Amino acid sequence: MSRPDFDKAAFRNSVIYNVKNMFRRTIDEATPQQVFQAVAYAVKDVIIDEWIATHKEYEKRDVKAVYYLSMEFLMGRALGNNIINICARKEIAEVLEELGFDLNAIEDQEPDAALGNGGLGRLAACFLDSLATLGYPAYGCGIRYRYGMFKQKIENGYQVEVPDNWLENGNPFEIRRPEYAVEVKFGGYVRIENRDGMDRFVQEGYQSVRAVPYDLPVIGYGNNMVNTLRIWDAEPINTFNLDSFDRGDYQKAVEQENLAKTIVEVLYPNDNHYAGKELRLKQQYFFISASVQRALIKYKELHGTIRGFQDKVIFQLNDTHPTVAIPELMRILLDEEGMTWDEAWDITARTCAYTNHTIMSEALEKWPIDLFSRLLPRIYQIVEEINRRFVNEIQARYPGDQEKIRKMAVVYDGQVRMAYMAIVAGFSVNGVARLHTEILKHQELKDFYEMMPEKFNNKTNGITQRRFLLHGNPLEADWVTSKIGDQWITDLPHIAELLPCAEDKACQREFMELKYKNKVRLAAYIKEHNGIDVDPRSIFDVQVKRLHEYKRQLMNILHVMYLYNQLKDHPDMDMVPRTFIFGAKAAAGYKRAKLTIKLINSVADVINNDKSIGGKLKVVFIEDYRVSNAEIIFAAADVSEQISTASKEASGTGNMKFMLNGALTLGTMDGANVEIVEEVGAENAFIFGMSSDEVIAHEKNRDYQPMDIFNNDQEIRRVLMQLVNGFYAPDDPERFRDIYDSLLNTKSSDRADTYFILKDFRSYAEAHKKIDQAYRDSSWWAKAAILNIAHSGKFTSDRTIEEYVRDIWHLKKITVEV
Ligand code: 26W
Repeated sequence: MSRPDFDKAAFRNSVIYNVKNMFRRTIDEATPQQVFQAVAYAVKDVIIDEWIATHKEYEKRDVKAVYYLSMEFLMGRALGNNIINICARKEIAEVLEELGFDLNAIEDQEPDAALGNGGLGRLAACFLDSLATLGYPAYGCGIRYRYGMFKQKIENGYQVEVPDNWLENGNPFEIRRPEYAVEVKFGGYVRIENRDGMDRFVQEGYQSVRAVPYDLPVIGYGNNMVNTLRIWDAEPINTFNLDSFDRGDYQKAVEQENLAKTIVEVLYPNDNHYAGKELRLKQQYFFISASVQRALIKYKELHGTIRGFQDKVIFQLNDTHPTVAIPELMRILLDEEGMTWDEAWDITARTCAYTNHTIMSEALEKWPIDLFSRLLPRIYQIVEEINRRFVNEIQARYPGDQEKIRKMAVVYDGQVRMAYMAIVAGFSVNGVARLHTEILKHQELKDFYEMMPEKFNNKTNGITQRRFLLHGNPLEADWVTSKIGDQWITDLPHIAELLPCAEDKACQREFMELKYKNKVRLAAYIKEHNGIDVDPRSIFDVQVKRLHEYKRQLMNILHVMYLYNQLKDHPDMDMVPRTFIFGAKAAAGYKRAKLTIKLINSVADVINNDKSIGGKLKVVFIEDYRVSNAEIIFAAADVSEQISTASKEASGTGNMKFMLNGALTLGTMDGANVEIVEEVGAENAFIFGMSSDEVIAHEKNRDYQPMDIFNNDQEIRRVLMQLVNGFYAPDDPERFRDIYDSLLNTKSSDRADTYFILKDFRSYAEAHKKIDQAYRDSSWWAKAAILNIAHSGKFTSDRTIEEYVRDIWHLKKITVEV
């Protein structure tokens, strides 16, 4: 699609003017970074009227809107995506070319907005894209972290974390909105005041910060719609805004200044692991209080009352991290609006809905009462009251059943259990893939499902094809469009029209050709960033995602070690050359994950430098995996490794991006893999390993003995011995002892091989063998790849959003005329 009214001459002038005005330079003197800035401002100019018009339309129609509350929005780069969504890529590329610049190179000047860890944050970003494209009123609400996800350097094979100073050159798309600043209060104590015969609760002796919003445009594809992602910055409260009581309190002013500075300083780089840090709870309350306050102020400005709020606002809680929205909304309705508990609860319970993204028990947020009540004294009182009433309900439903209270209470054993609060107060609880939701209903949240089944529903995740095909893989995008037209851009199921192509030899060759070019592009990236030569004719076998034991990168590298042993024993072994590509950040404090990165790099060093294996095996660890290089990686993949222990990966979304880019899945029956296989057919994927039921049964029975496998399987034994005999660590043979122990010993309190790596190893190796065989028949392979693309329609986030709207949010579409 092309933008009908795009004025190339005006755009060109705008770029030239911006360079002059911002940098006092002519365009031919400008650095690429300066050109990037100038182009970004020029794009902002193009959409600014639409951004204003969108919000005028919200007001005119008095729309219901969703507030997507999330600690993380992993947006990646904005410029390329914005240019795609205003449908002016061709035109802008031409303008830049006339000026002597390459649009791709200019895009590379932009730092990723890495305000997220992984799946949860990227899902939020895909949802914003779909909401705007589908025409739904929505706000993303989050935190403007000063430093986003750390940049990863690999030094001597080890991960080193470097601060991500993403705002160094400013952010051209953001707009600071000081007129919407609000105050957020921490600590102090609660005093009860009797006003007109009513008890009022007043927080005193607190510290506070000023929450100042920055707005980012979220541009719909080709529809004039521009929604808003609002991220909050913290500034110190003006000293003369202090209570008269506190005025002149120098110490307090300094403390408040520090609080403001530290609160938004950095994104916690933990994925799926709860650390219980007080500052994290401060971050949560900070952005939630600010977002909820603004939503209420806005509603009251428009309606003159708070009545009816529940008909116009939905707060969608992206995991438990924003759950303080529940008691915060209650607090404002009770203490500031003077409502009764029942009135306030009615509104809260109709506006809040919760999405669960993980069943990993170590990820569950449970705040110690003393920490929680010290930081949020009034909020804690409300949590206690929510708990008291809920416990009464449990008792009414299950008289005398103490066990139910132990299992379900919101406050128990000195802790506030955030997930339980979200379930009790929310009107909807959803999982993110069918299998995940079933496990929630029948295992993890069984008691809640039994008590309130009507709340539970599934919303299988999705991804935006605008970023992950149209932007990330222009060769495939153009090819698909040349076959079936461009309807797929806003209607992904239409991509099924490609089906006849799968059988067509010419189509198959074209596909293999474009895949090859994408592999050449990735090979060049790897050469530039890693200095490693890889053969684009080899199978690109890729696992990119956060590093976590349950995702089993370790199983992947152990299998590479096993293959290498085979090659050493049989140098003329017939195998299709394979390049194993990894990309993963490990949480900074996750020792074993970091050691796994070192292992991957150590194996890579040995294998890549061994001339005797004739280049049949290569191992590459791509530094600093992030949204921008992910787009290049997906486009070039032949094999997509989705190998989590069944039942552990809630959904996965990388699996969908690979599928859309024509990679074949090598995976377990976990998360959304189940639905991917259902769509594409098991014959077009490589499925292996235990089922989730089998895994869960072993966990229950505690009957898995990895040592038996070690004792009976000589090849596995040999690989494991290489972890402790210095084969990959001649300078320090003990280096990988912890990994070896994790698989075999129960020195720690954990079971050995918690994630069943040895148990699934043989069936994993078999699946790899099948891949080797299958790739030899390039017609078969191309057909399977095209079938993957053609059957990816279900996995657009447009479908996911339509389901949220239909079942949970009940929003109405709007259109924006300009
Ligand atoms: C409190 C520490 C913490 C931090 C992040 C706990 C949990 C998280 C996230 C919920 C982890 C996460 O990103 N989960 C992923 O969510 C994706 C989107 O739904 C799923 O596709 C992934 O399977 C799931 O791991």
